[in-house]
Amino acid sequence: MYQRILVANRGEIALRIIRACKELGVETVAIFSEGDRGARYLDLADEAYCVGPAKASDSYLKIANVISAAEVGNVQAIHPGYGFLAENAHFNEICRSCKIDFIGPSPEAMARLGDKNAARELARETNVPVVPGSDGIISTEEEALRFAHDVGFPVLIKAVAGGGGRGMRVASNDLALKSALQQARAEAEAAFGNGDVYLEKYIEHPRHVEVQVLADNHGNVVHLWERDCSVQRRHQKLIEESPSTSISPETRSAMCDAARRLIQTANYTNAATVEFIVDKTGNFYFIEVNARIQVEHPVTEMVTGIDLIKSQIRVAAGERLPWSQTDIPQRGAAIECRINAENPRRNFQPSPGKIEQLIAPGGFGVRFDSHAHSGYVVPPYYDSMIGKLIVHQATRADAIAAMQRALSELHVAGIETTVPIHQEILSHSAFVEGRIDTTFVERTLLAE
Ligand code: MV4
Repeated sequence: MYQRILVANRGEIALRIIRACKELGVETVAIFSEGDRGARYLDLADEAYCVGPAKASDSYLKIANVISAAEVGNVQAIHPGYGFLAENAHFNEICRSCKIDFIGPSPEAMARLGDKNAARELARETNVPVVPGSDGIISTEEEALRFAHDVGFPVLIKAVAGGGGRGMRVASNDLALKSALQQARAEAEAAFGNGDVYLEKYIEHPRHVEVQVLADNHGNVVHLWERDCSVQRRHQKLIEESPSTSISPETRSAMCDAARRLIQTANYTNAATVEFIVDKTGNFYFIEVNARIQVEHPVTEMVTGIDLIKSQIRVAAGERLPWSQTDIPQRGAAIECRINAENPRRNFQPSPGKIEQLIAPGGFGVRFDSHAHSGYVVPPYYDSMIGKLIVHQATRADAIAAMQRALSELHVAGIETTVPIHQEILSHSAFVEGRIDTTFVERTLLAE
């Protein structure tokens, strides 16, 4: 096991990783920007170094600064968390050349799955269902039209380098397709420096279901069941849960096994999430792989009883996964609400500033992962998530009731939060009955 690792992140996930390290007996080196100086979670690390000004591109994203902190701190490994440098294959490679373990997949596996088109090809070769799509990159208008006429409108244009919904365009007829193709190319070129696009049949009102996978360096790969993340707004997830209400037991085993096979075939190690969309009739299609730990990982931890962060660190240090697939249960129901410093009544406008008072909920099956506290000042420079409220109960109905109770206990004074929108969603009949797709929030709630 490592003696000392660097936590290359901030906020709740930095705190989550520091906590896991303490339990493993591993020392931690934290980093912070000027915007996070004095944050209390930093006191829990053994050392903390400033890596630059508040702006992320000048600090948490500055590879030279992060590597310098790792060298000065004399660490054996770096945990990147999510966001920032977590899926940067170049950073991953630099860690390797500095002889520092990157707690995640190899740079090769990361790059292979980071290319959406290559990942699709790999899925196809592994007999993992993919949405009917173009064979690779679309280079001419004629190719695009031919594909659309083959599979039928509507079609979706996606950027090879895209992700998280950026650089996507829907087209419903020839004329729209021609202009959308040009727009998507220009947008992808500007956003990712790569204008390559491909086409897929557009699945309407999809549900978003993803599978957690863990792989060690000895060829063992297991899945840890699914999370349903259909409650989202503009590609920002609001609520995640496990099990999903939108798949049958047969679909669940087929999907989870497909995810496991894909990760195995890719020679991928450490934690991965395999994203699928599910259509109205229960067909599932591979979308992309996230080569990192995800925000919503606690939902999986609650139903499986497995600490994913500790597992990541152990696997990176060369340990074998201690379970076979049949040892991994999906017990009860877990729900997570993301608590953001945003005003849901004002179009989710960020609401940074001083938290005058914070009272965290507790009780049976309630977990609050947060770096915030009374007197904490939410900086305006980063994403607005200040915590995650997670509940775990025997049934989904009990989990909904527990979440409502916990949300009513959570008291955040001084800033606006997403608590009211969560209360609204949890009491909505469509959510209670599990009738939710990715258009639910925009269709039902914000329209009123
Ligand atoms: C799709 C789709 C419908 N049809 N692909 C959005 C983010 C990216 N990961 C994939 N996404 C989608 N791909 C086809 N062929 C609909 C979405 C989509 C979506 C997917 C997951 C979660 C939320 C979403 C919200 C809108 C659209």
